[in-house]
Amino acid sequence: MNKKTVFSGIQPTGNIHLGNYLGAIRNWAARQAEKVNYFCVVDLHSLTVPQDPAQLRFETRSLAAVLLACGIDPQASTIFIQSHVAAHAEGCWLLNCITPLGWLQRMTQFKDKSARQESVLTGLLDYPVLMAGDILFYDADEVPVGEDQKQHVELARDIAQRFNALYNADFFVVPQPIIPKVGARIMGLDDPAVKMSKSLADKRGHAIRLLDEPDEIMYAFKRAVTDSGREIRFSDDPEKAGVNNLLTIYQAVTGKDNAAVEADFAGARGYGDLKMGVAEVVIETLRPIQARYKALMDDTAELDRLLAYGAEQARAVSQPKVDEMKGMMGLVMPG
Ligand code: ATP
Ligand code: LTN
Repeated sequence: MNKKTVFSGIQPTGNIHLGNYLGAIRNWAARQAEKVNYFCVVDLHSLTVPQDPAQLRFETRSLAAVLLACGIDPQASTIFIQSHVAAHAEGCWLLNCITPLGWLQRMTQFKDKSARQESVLTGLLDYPVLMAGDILFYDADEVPVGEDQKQHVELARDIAQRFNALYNADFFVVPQPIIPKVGARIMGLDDPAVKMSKSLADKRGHAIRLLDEPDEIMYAFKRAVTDSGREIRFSDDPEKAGVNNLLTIYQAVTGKDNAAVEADFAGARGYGDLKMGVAEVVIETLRPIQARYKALMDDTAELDRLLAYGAEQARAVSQPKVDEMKGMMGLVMPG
C-alpha cells in the first residue's frame, strides 16, 4: 500500500505554546506510522523578520528537542533543520522565477505582518514561496496546518500547477492542506478574540508555553478572560469566547466529546472551577514532555546527531528534485 507523504513545518521563533501543540505537533506525532513524514524546523522562515543570532540558534535546537519530546520519532519520520538542506533555498529561487508578484501581495499574513512593521523585508513577501518549496520538493500529498496557514498551502498548489503547466509535465504533486477540527484554533487566554500566538507569548497570561512551570500555567489560567455570566457550555457567542476557549482546550487535551466535557463541569461553582480543571489536565499533559525535553537539551551531541541524520535523509529526496527542475528550466547541469 502506498503511504501518503506529509510535510510539516514549524518556525523556531521561541515560545512554542499549547496552540502549536494541540493544533499541530500532537497531530503530527499521532499519525507518524500511517504516513511518510517530514518534520522541518523552518529556520530560514524565521529570518523573514529580524532575529538575534544567538537566540535563533538556541531556539532552533530547542524546538527540535521539543518536537522529539512531543513524540516525533526519528526512526519513523524525517526530522531536520531547513537550513541544513540547501535544496530549500536553491529551489525557492527557481520557484520565485515562475511566481507572479501579485500572488504574494495578496497573502493575508503578509498584509497583516507588513502593516505592523516599519521596514518590510523582501523575505517576508517571499515567505510563501519558500514554504511552497518545502512542500513541493518532497512530493508531499498533505500539509497539516492551522487555519491561518491554509492560504499559503493553496498558494503552493497554484505554484505546483503553474510549474506543471509551464513545463508540460506532471512534475509536482499538488498538495492538500489538512486542518484538524478540534483544537484547530486555540485563542489567547488574555484575549479570546486573537489566536494564541508565539509572537504575543512574551506577554504574561497570553499563552501557555510548552516549557512553562506548573505555577506559571496555573497563573495564566487563573487570569484567563471569561465573561460576567456563569454558564459553562460550548458556544459561538463572541461574549462567551473565553469560556469556549477553555472548554476547547480541555476537550483537545482529554479527547472527550462536547457533552462529556460539559458534564465534567456540570457541578462547577463558577468559572474558577473551570479554570482549575483545565489547568490541571494541561499540567499533567505537559509534565512528561518537559522531562524528555530536559534530557535532550542536557545531551546536545545526541540531539545534533539525530538532526544530522534527518538532514541527510531529507537531502536525498529534495536535492534530486531541485536538480531535475534546474534541467527542465534550461539550466546547464555541471559536467
Ligand atoms: P506567530 O505568532 O509567529 O505567527 P504561531 O504561534 O502562529 O506564530 P507558527 O509557527 O506560525 O506559530 O505555527 C506553527 C503551527 O502551529 C502551524 O501549523 C500553525 O497553524 C499552528 N498554530 C499556531 N497557532 C495556533 C493556535 N493558536 N491554535 C492552533 N494551531 C496553531
Ligand atoms: N508558515 C508556516 C511554517 C511553515 C510550514 C512549511 C508549514 C514553513 N514551511 C511547510 C507547513 C509546510 C507557519 O508559520 N506555521
